[in-house]
Amino acid sequence: MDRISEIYNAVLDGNAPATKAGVEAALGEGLAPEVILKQGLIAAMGEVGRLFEANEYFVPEMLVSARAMQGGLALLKPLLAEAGATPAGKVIIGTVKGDLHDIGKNLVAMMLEGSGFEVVDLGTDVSPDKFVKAVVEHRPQLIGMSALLTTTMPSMGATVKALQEAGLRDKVKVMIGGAPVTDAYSNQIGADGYSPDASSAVRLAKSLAGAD
Ligand code: B1M
Repeated sequence: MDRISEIYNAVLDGNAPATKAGVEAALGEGLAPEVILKQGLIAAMGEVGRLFEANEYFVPEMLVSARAMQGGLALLKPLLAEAGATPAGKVIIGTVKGDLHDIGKNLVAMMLEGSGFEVVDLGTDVSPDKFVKAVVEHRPQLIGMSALLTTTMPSMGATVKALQEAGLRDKVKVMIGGAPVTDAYSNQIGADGYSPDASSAVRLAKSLAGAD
Protein backbone atom coordinates (compact mmCIF):
# COMPACT_ATOMS: atom_id res chain seq x y z
CA MET A 1 0.00 0.00 0.00
CA ASP A 2 1.37 3.45 -0.85
CA ARG A 3 1.92 6.08 1.83
CA ILE A 4 -1.10 8.26 0.91
CA SER A 5 -3.47 5.24 1.02
CA GLU A 6 -1.98 4.34 4.39
CA ILE A 7 -2.83 7.83 5.74
CA TYR A 8 -6.29 7.75 4.11
CA ASN A 9 -7.10 4.39 5.71
CA ALA A 10 -5.70 5.43 9.10
CA VAL A 11 -8.08 8.44 9.15
CA LEU A 12 -11.01 6.27 8.03
CA ASP A 13 -10.19 3.84 10.85
CA GLY A 14 -9.92 6.71 13.35
CA ASN A 15 -6.38 5.55 14.11
CA ALA A 16 -4.61 8.68 15.38
CA PRO A 17 -1.13 7.16 16.00
CA ALA A 18 -1.11 5.54 12.52
CA THR A 19 -2.25 8.82 10.91
CA LYS A 20 0.53 10.74 12.62
CA ALA A 21 3.13 8.09 11.78
CA GLY A 22 1.94 8.01 8.15
CA VAL A 23 2.19 11.80 7.80
CA GLU A 24 5.66 11.82 9.42
CA ALA A 25 6.85 9.05 7.09
CA ALA A 26 5.36 10.79 4.03
CA LEU A 27 7.12 14.05 4.93
CA GLY A 28 10.35 12.13 5.51
CA GLU A 29 10.03 10.64 2.02
CA GLY A 30 9.70 14.13 0.55
CA LEU A 31 5.97 14.11 -0.30
CA ALA A 32 4.57 17.64 -0.57
CA PRO A 33 2.49 18.71 2.48
CA GLU A 34 -0.34 19.89 0.17
CA VAL A 35 -0.52 16.44 -1.49
CA ILE A 36 -0.63 14.71 1.91
CA LEU A 37 -3.37 17.12 3.00
CA LYS A 38 -5.56 16.87 -0.11
CA GLN A 39 -5.11 13.23 -1.15
CA GLY A 40 -4.69 11.80 2.35
CA LEU A 41 -6.48 13.79 5.07
CA ILE A 42 -9.12 15.77 3.12
CA ALA A 43 -10.02 12.86 0.84
CA ALA A 44 -10.45 10.59 3.87
CA MET A 45 -12.68 13.11 5.67
CA GLY A 46 -14.78 13.41 2.51
CA GLU A 47 -15.29 9.65 2.64
CA VAL A 48 -16.10 9.85 6.37
CA GLY A 49 -18.82 12.38 5.52
CA ARG A 50 -20.20 10.09 2.81
CA LEU A 51 -20.26 7.09 5.17
CA PHE A 52 -22.04 9.21 7.79
CA GLU A 53 -24.72 10.23 5.31
CA ALA A 54 -25.10 6.58 4.24
CA ASN A 55 -25.66 5.64 7.92
CA GLU A 56 -22.53 3.48 7.88
CA TYR A 57 -20.65 5.80 10.26
CA PHE A 58 -22.22 7.50 13.29
CA VAL A 59 -21.15 10.42 15.49
CA PRO A 60 -18.53 8.41 17.48
CA GLU A 61 -16.81 7.12 14.30
CA MET A 62 -16.89 10.58 12.82
CA LEU A 63 -15.35 12.05 15.98
CA VAL A 64 -12.45 9.59 16.15
CA SER A 65 -11.72 10.06 12.44
CA ALA A 66 -11.82 13.84 12.86
CA ARG A 67 -9.41 13.60 15.82
CA ALA A 68 -7.03 11.38 13.83
CA MET A 69 -7.18 13.87 10.95
CA GLN A 70 -6.42 16.76 13.34
CA GLY A 71 -3.28 15.01 14.63
CA GLY A 72 -1.99 14.70 11.06
CA LEU A 73 -3.04 18.24 10.21
CA ALA A 74 -1.11 19.63 13.20
CA LEU A 75 2.10 18.28 11.62
CA LEU A 76 1.28 19.80 8.23
CA LYS A 77 0.01 23.22 9.34
CA PRO A 78 3.37 24.99 9.85
CA LEU A 79 4.67 23.57 6.54
CA LEU A 80 1.52 24.61 4.67
CA ALA A 81 1.79 28.11 6.11
CA GLU A 82 5.44 28.31 5.00
CA ALA A 83 4.50 27.16 1.49
CA GLY A 84 1.70 29.77 1.38
CA ALA A 85 -1.06 27.20 0.66
CA THR A 86 -4.46 28.85 0.27
CA PRO A 87 -7.29 27.47 2.42
CA ALA A 88 -10.80 26.86 1.00
CA GLY A 89 -11.88 29.86 3.07
CA LYS A 90 -11.93 31.18 6.62
CA VAL A 91 -14.77 30.35 9.02
CA ILE A 92 -15.47 31.75 12.45
CA ILE A 93 -17.47 29.28 14.50
CA GLY A 94 -19.00 29.32 17.97
CA THR A 95 -21.84 28.14 20.18
CA VAL A 96 -24.14 31.08 20.85
CA LYS A 97 -24.56 33.11 24.04
CA GLY A 98 -25.90 31.22 27.05
CA ASP A 99 -25.22 27.85 25.47
CA LEU A 100 -22.42 25.54 26.62
CA HIS A 101 -23.06 22.57 24.30
CA ASP A 102 -19.97 22.16 22.14
CA ILE A 103 -19.74 18.54 20.97
CA GLY A 104 -21.63 19.14 17.71
CA LYS A 105 -19.94 22.49 17.12
CA ASN A 106 -16.50 20.91 17.61
CA LEU A 107 -17.38 18.16 15.17
CA VAL A 108 -18.50 20.68 12.56
CA ALA A 109 -15.29 22.69 13.15
CA MET A 110 -13.13 19.57 12.71
CA MET A 111 -14.96 18.52 9.53
CA LEU A 112 -14.54 22.02 8.11
CA GLU A 113 -10.85 21.95 8.95
CA GLY A 114 -10.62 18.49 7.43
CA SER A 115 -12.06 19.82 4.19
CA GLY A 116 -9.49 22.58 3.89
CA PHE A 117 -11.06 25.56 5.71
CA GLU A 118 -9.14 27.72 8.17
CA VAL A 119 -11.29 27.66 11.31
CA VAL A 120 -11.30 30.22 14.12
CA ASP A 121 -13.19 28.62 16.99
CA LEU A 122 -14.58 31.14 19.48
CA GLY A 123 -15.77 28.37 21.83
CA THR A 124 -19.07 28.46 23.69
CA ASP A 125 -21.31 31.20 25.14
CA VAL A 126 -20.35 33.57 22.30
CA SER A 127 -22.24 36.87 22.38
CA PRO A 128 -23.35 38.72 19.21
CA ASP A 129 -20.80 41.39 20.06
CA LYS A 130 -17.99 38.83 20.23
CA PHE A 131 -18.97 37.45 16.80
CA VAL A 132 -18.95 40.99 15.38
CA LYS A 133 -15.52 41.75 16.88
CA ALA A 134 -14.16 38.46 15.48
CA VAL A 135 -15.45 39.34 11.99
CA VAL A 136 -13.65 42.68 12.17
CA GLU A 137 -10.46 41.01 13.40
CA HIS A 138 -10.34 37.90 11.19
CA ARG A 139 -12.25 38.93 8.03
CA PRO A 140 -13.78 35.47 7.41
CA GLN A 141 -15.99 34.49 4.46
CA LEU A 142 -18.32 32.70 6.86
CA ILE A 143 -19.70 32.67 10.40
CA GLY A 144 -21.03 29.39 11.79
CA MET A 145 -23.31 29.45 14.82
CA SER A 146 -24.44 26.43 16.83
CA ALA A 147 -27.28 26.27 19.38
CA LEU A 148 -28.65 23.26 21.25
CA LEU A 149 -31.20 25.03 23.44
CA THR A 150 -34.47 26.53 22.27
CA THR A 151 -33.78 29.32 24.79
CA THR A 152 -30.47 30.27 23.16
CA MET A 153 -31.58 30.11 19.50
CA PRO A 154 -32.68 33.80 19.53
CA SER A 155 -29.03 34.77 20.00
CA MET A 156 -28.50 33.62 16.39
CA GLY A 157 -31.01 36.21 15.20
CA ALA A 158 -29.45 38.80 17.51
CA THR A 159 -26.04 38.10 15.95
CA VAL A 160 -27.38 38.54 12.40
CA LYS A 161 -28.89 41.84 13.55
CA ALA A 162 -25.65 42.93 15.24
CA LEU A 163 -23.77 42.22 11.98
CA GLN A 164 -26.30 44.37 10.11
CA GLU A 165 -25.94 47.20 12.62
CA ALA A 166 -22.15 47.03 12.35
CA GLY A 167 -22.42 47.30 8.52
CA LEU A 168 -20.85 43.85 8.12
CA ARG A 169 -23.77 41.70 7.00
CA ASP A 170 -22.87 41.84 3.31
CA LYS A 171 -19.23 41.00 4.08
CA VAL A 172 -19.88 37.60 5.61
CA LYS A 173 -22.18 34.61 5.03
CA VAL A 174 -23.97 33.15 8.04
CA MET A 175 -24.68 29.46 8.52
CA ILE A 176 -26.43 27.93 11.49
CA GLY A 177 -27.05 24.49 12.98
CA GLY A 178 -27.81 22.51 16.11
CA ALA A 179 -30.56 20.07 17.10
CA PRO A 180 -33.46 22.55 17.55
CA VAL A 181 -32.51 24.68 14.53
CA THR A 182 -34.39 24.39 11.21
CA ASP A 183 -34.28 25.71 7.69
CA ALA A 184 -37.38 27.77 8.42
CA TYR A 185 -35.63 29.36 11.40
CA SER A 186 -32.63 30.16 9.23
CA ASN A 187 -34.91 31.97 6.77
CA GLN A 188 -36.76 33.70 9.59
CA ILE A 189 -33.61 35.30 11.05
CA GLY A 190 -32.03 36.08 7.68
CA ALA A 191 -29.14 33.60 7.85
CA ASP A 192 -27.71 32.25 4.58
CA GLY A 193 -28.20 28.58 5.34
CA TYR A 194 -28.84 25.78 7.80
CA SER A 195 -27.43 22.30 7.87
CA PRO A 196 -28.59 19.38 10.00
CA ASP A 197 -25.22 17.65 10.49
CA ALA A 198 -21.47 18.02 10.19
CA SER A 199 -21.02 16.52 6.75
CA SER A 200 -23.75 18.59 5.10
CA ALA A 201 -22.27 21.60 6.96
CA VAL A 202 -19.11 21.13 4.90
CA ARG A 203 -21.10 21.14 1.64
CA LEU A 204 -23.01 24.23 2.71
CA ALA A 205 -19.84 26.05 3.80
CA LYS A 206 -18.15 25.26 0.46
CA SER A 207 -21.09 26.52 -1.52
CA LEU A 208 -21.46 29.69 0.60
CA ALA A 209 -17.72 30.40 0.37
CA GLY A 210 -17.74 29.68 -3.37
CA ALA A 211 -15.21 26.89 -2.82
CA ASP A 212 -17.06 23.93 -4.36
CO1 B1M B 1 -27.85 19.47 27.41
N1 B1M B 1 -29.66 19.63 26.66
N2 B1M B 1 -28.34 20.81 28.78
N3 B1M B 1 -26.11 19.11 28.14
N4 B1M B 1 -27.77 18.03 26.23
C1 B1M B 1 -29.94 18.88 25.44
C2 B1M B 1 -29.61 19.72 24.20
C3 B1M B 1 -31.48 18.55 25.60
C4 B1M B 1 -32.21 18.33 24.25
C5 B1M B 1 -31.64 17.36 26.55
C6 B1M B 1 -33.09 17.02 26.81
O1 B1M B 1 -33.73 17.66 27.60
N5 B1M B 1 -33.62 16.02 26.14
C7 B1M B 1 -31.98 19.82 26.36
C8 B1M B 1 -32.43 20.99 25.49
C9 B1M B 1 -33.93 21.16 25.49
C10 B1M B 1 -34.32 22.30 24.65
O2 B1M B 1 -33.82 23.38 24.71
N6 B1M B 1 -35.30 22.04 23.81
C11 B1M B 1 -30.75 20.15 27.19
C12 B1M B 1 -30.76 20.92 28.38
C13 B1M B 1 -32.15 21.37 28.87
C14 B1M B 1 -29.60 21.28 29.09
C15 B1M B 1 -29.48 22.09 30.37
C16 B1M B 1 -30.39 23.33 30.45
C17 B1M B 1 -29.76 21.12 31.54
C18 B1M B 1 -29.81 21.79 32.90
O3 B1M B 1 -28.81 22.23 33.39
N7 B1M B 1 -31.00 21.84 33.45
C19 B1M B 1 -28.00 22.46 30.43
C20 B1M B 1 -27.73 23.79 29.70
C21 B1M B 1 -26.30 24.23 29.85
C22 B1M B 1 -26.02 25.39 28.92
O4 B1M B 1 -25.74 25.17 27.76
N8 B1M B 1 -26.14 26.60 29.43
C23 B1M B 1 -27.41 21.33 29.64
C24 B1M B 1 -26.12 20.85 29.85
C25 B1M B 1 -25.53 19.80 29.18
C26 B1M B 1 -24.17 19.20 29.52
C27 B1M B 1 -23.15 20.24 29.97
C28 B1M B 1 -24.37 18.19 30.61
C29 B1M B 1 -23.83 18.42 28.18
C30 B1M B 1 -23.02 19.28 27.16
C31 B1M B 1 -21.55 18.90 27.13
C32 B1M B 1 -20.85 19.57 25.98
O5 B1M B 1 -21.40 19.86 24.94
N9 B1M B 1 -19.58 19.81 26.21
C33 B1M B 1 -25.21 18.22 27.60
C34 B1M B 1 -25.50 17.24 26.60
C35 B1M B 1 -24.37 16.31 26.21
C36 B1M B 1 -26.76 17.16 25.96
C37 B1M B 1 -27.29 16.09 24.98
C38 B1M B 1 -27.51 14.83 25.81
C39 B1M B 1 -26.39 15.74 23.81
C40 B1M B 1 -25.96 16.92 22.93
C41 B1M B 1 -24.87 16.44 21.99
O6 B1M B 1 -23.69 16.65 22.24
N10 B1M B 1 -25.25 15.74 20.91
C42 B1M B 1 -28.63 16.74 24.46
C43 B1M B 1 -29.73 15.73 24.21
C44 B1M B 1 -29.64 15.13 22.82
O7 B1M B 1 -29.32 15.83 21.86
N11 B1M B 1 -29.94 13.89 22.74
C45 B1M B 1 -28.87 17.82 25.45
C46 B1M B 1 -24.29 15.12 19.97
C47 B1M B 1 -23.87 16.15 18.90
C48 B1M B 1 -22.87 15.49 17.94
O8 B1M B 1 -25.03 16.52 18.18
O9 B1M B 1 -24.96 18.88 19.07
O10 B1M B 1 -26.94 18.07 17.68
P1 B1M B 1 -25.49 18.04 17.97
O11 B1M B 1 -24.69 18.48 16.67
C49 B1M B 1 -24.95 17.93 15.40
C50 B1M B 1 -26.00 18.71 14.59
O12 B1M B 1 -26.95 19.36 15.40
C51 B1M B 1 -25.18 19.62 13.72
O13 B1M B 1 -24.02 18.87 13.45
C52 B1M B 1 -23.65 18.11 14.62
C53 B1M B 1 -22.99 16.85 14.19
O14 B1M B 1 -23.70 16.12 13.23
N12 B1M B 1 -24.75 20.93 14.18
C54 B1M B 1 -24.44 21.90 13.28
C55 B1M B 1 -24.49 21.39 15.41
N13 B1M B 1 -24.04 22.62 15.35
C56 B1M B 1 -23.96 22.97 14.05
C57 B1M B 1 -23.54 24.14 13.42
C58 B1M B 1 -23.60 24.19 12.03
C59 B1M B 1 -24.07 23.13 11.29
C60 B1M B 1 -24.49 21.96 11.89
O15 B1M B 1 -23.21 25.26 11.33
C61 B1M B 1 -22.47 26.25 11.98
